[in-house]
Amino acid sequence: MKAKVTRRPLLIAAAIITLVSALNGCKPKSASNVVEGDAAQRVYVAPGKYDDYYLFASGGFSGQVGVYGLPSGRLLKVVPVFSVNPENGWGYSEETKPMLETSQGFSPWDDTHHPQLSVTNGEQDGRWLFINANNHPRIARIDLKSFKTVEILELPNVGGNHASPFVTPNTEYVVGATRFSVPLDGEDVPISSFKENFRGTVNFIKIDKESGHMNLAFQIMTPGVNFDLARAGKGPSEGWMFFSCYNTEQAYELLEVNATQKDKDFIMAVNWKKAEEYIKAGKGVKKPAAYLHNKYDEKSHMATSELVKEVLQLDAKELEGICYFIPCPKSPHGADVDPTGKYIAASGKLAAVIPVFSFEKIQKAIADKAFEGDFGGIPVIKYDAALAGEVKKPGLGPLHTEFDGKGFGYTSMFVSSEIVKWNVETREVVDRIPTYYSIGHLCIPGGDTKKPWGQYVIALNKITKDRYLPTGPELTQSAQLIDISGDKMKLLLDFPTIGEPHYAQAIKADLIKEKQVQWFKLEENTNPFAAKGEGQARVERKGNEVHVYMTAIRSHLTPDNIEGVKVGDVVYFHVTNLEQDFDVPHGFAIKANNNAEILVMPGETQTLKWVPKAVGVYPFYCTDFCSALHQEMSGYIRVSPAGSSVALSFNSTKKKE
Ligand SMILES: [Cu+2]
Repeated sequence: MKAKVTRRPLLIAAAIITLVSALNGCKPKSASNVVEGDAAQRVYVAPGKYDDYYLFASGGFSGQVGVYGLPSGRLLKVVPVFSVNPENGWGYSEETKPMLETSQGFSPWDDTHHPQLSVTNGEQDGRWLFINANNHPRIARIDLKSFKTVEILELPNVGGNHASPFVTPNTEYVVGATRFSVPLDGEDVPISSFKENFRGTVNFIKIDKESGHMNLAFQIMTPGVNFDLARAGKGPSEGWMFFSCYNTEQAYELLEVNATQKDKDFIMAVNWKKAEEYIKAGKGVKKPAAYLHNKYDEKSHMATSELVKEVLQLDAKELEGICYFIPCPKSPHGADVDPTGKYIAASGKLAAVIPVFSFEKIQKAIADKAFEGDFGGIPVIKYDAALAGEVKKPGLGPLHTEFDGKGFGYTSMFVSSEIVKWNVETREVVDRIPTYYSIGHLCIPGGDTKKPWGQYVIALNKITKDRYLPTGPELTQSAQLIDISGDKMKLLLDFPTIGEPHYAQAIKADLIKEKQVQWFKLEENTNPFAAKGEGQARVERKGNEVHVYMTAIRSHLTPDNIEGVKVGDVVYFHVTNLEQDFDVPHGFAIKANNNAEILVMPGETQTLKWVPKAVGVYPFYCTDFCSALHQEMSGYIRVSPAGSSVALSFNSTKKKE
């Protein structure tokens, strides 16, 4: 017992010595040394000026997306996606509630990981941002004209939607693969029957070119392994996807030990054009499923939720030429394709090298059948037959690689807490810089595309420790901005983030800022509960439901006096913001509401449900400071006892017209 107690600190001490010596190997002893004299000037964005880039960072366990300006690191917006959001009523208003419905019921909070910007010809186009829900498997699409989540698609036969979402070069598909293999169709089987009954799935979601609408086109069934991440091939490798997978041991308990037995796991290469051919030839099998497809309409400002009951499946084992495994040391995390599409860098998080595979060699190996057997019926290409070369001694714990478009890869090192820059052709390490602390993903604007912007790399860190003023046990999460415009990387800025900045993508601001919706056109509002002028404001009773068609404009709500509501009624406030001007939202809150407030954009209609429980007169008011007479933007609703004879009435709009 005693021996055990003393052994652990020794191991930790040894690990720290390794870590410290690794860090010492790369020069600076403290953070202050690494910040150059002009760093402040280079991140300073003067008052009234705009940042050069938008950074879309996953909120991690917050379930949202944080939008930041770069180089300043200023937070511009939190886009609500998979979690309710009190700032703007997401998931609280009747219009938005269906967006958070799943086949298992309403889900108020999920975990996001990987933002993915849409691309055209392999370059960023600034149209949409996709992001995954990791826990309850879903993919969302955010419209970058309105910064609203407009679509959420659930994925069947997926357990932990981690390897997701990744786009093909023309956003033909958004692709996601399961982290946890699971028995298909929710089958009730013993966990110990993992090898026989558990399968992985790789999901191809077709994206409509014009509308962006998502539809699950097909699902490829694979042996039971854990998929981690992926990237699409481009240029010569267009038509292929590359997934990292671990737990090829097919362990189902104590994964920490049992899923790290083998020296090599796999990169799975998927020929999706081949999969399309099989589908055309009728080789897909339609299977029953039950998953929700939620859409938010930006004209009616309402979400709908549709149950889909079928999924098209392809079996990788039976359909030759769709999938190949490539051995990869050890427990691979990232599988990243360089801008030329010739190379795939794979990072085994427990590996001592970064293997770089050649697409050309992979194709030759397939043609020559240079296989070392199969795994679950899928050919395994010989490691050397696929390998272009290895980056030797890159650091400890390589995770993810992005590219600068100038021939260099930048790989994050979790254990040695640094970014390592290496030459893609020669695989030589040319520079390294420490990160504070324990970097996970990294982001170069456009660094996964054919045309990276290549000016910065952003370190997305897991641990904050001493970098900011302490705020109790829960510290801010944080990212770091590093200049990569010269030969040497230079740390410029630390900035705090909302939730864990798990992964992020950045894009030149010009591709987005000119397209912004400034208000929704009132004449295009198709919400059935809209009141498009004060003359349409009214109160109607339908049984025990009371519908208030309310308008908001500086600085009054219409109607602002309502009587004849009774205990036992359910009141719906349908609030239409009549403003047709930029940056004039109105809010609405009523006393004794145990739901929330709502926030209504100009031209929009949003609905708050209110169930009064006691007799009384309740004030309501605008919550978003809108004008000099914002404090006067209020009203009363009288609630009488159940069975009362007080007639339904509201102060007539005629007075105001
Ligand atoms: Cu107001």
